[in-house]
Amino acid sequence: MIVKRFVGDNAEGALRQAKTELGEDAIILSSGPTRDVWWRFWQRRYQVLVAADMKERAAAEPRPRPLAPIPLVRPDVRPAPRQPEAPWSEMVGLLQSLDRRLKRLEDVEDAEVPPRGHGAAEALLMTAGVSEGLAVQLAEKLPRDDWRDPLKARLLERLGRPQPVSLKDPIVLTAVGPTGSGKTTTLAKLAAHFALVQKRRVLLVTTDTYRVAAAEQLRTFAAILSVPLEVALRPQEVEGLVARSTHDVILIDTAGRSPFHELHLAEIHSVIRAAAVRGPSEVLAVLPATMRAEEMLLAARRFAPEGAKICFTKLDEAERPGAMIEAALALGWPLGYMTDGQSVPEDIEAGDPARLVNWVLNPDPVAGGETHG
Ligand SMILES: Nc1nc2c(ncn2[C@@H]2O[C@H](COP(=O)(O)OP(=O)(O)OP(=O)(O)O)[C@@H](O)[C@H]2O)c(=O)[nH]1
Ligand SMILES: [Mg+2]
Repeated sequence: MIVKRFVGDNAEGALRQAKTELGEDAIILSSGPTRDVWWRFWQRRYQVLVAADMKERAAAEPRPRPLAPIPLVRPDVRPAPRQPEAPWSEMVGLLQSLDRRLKRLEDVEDAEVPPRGHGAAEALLMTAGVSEGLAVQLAEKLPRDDWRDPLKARLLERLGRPQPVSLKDPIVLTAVGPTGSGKTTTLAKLAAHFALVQKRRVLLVTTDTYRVAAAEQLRTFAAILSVPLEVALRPQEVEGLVARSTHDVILIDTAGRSPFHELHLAEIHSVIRAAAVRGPSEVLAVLPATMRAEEMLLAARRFAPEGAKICFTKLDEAERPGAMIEAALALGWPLGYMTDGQSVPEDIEAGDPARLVNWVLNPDPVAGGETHG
């Protein structure tokens, strides 16, 4: 496929050139006046951005035979499997998005001064890893000059108030999420905080009996904290433990699973239901900040029920905060906790939207930690 911009004195001229060169089947991706600066409006010309599938055109024309076949790989190297070609409509969509981005860049160049208002806010959000669509939405109608504070306020409002668990009444909290997302470590951090700082009677329960040494990992933490640990082999055992327990806080660990394995997901959902045997119970969707937003969304929706609390982990390993903001806004669930290191119990804090927002506005400091507040 080929993509080319044609410029003429008027729309007809530009289109004629495009058709002569690329044929009648070429697709117009965008058209309009060239984007000259306003004081050159009398020189304004017309441009079209056109894409054409040159394979089809080439097929119609006789092709010269190559003189001798040239091997493209060394004989001992196995050729990589051919990637399926993206469908034509997908390519056109991609090109149109590319063209929109190019136009934005042209706007910046045309203006010959740094972008202001929504343009600058969009650029900042996208640098932070927020998708183009959400960046455009969040930057809409911001003032031209002092846009940073309004953007901050808008983001904070959209992210909502953080909601760590309340210890007013006894609680049951089940951690769910993808493999290695930090469920066990986060529960150990919470157990330490609730037992040692809040002086509550804590019970740890693990249902992760699949991985060798998974229960041992939590048993080690439990022993250090002097907190009892129960191992539940089946969801029914969780129900019995929760029903009988007189502890202030019951923290339930689940096994990391693939979000696509229906049977394993069903087991985790059974644990969540069992945990609610004596009344409302909390679910913590543990999502690593290093994941892409789409992966976080999929995992959260597959593992956790609607309205679960989000716990973003591994902020210290994430380069940008965009995926977390994108996922939190798309889910609309409250931010419960954030963790930023492997140390138990210190590397955990209540969900802090301001930290994420400051990280967007000051992209350089590591993990937004320097700008906390
Ligand atoms: N850098 C960093 N590492 C973390 C954080 N939280 C957990 N980890 C590490 O991530 C790895 C996996 O943590 P676990 O707590 O075992 O994760 P899990 O979700 O229980 O894993 P599975 O039970 O296997 O699904 C360990 O090496 C942890 O030390 C964090 O906030 N930052
Ligand atoms: Mg675990």
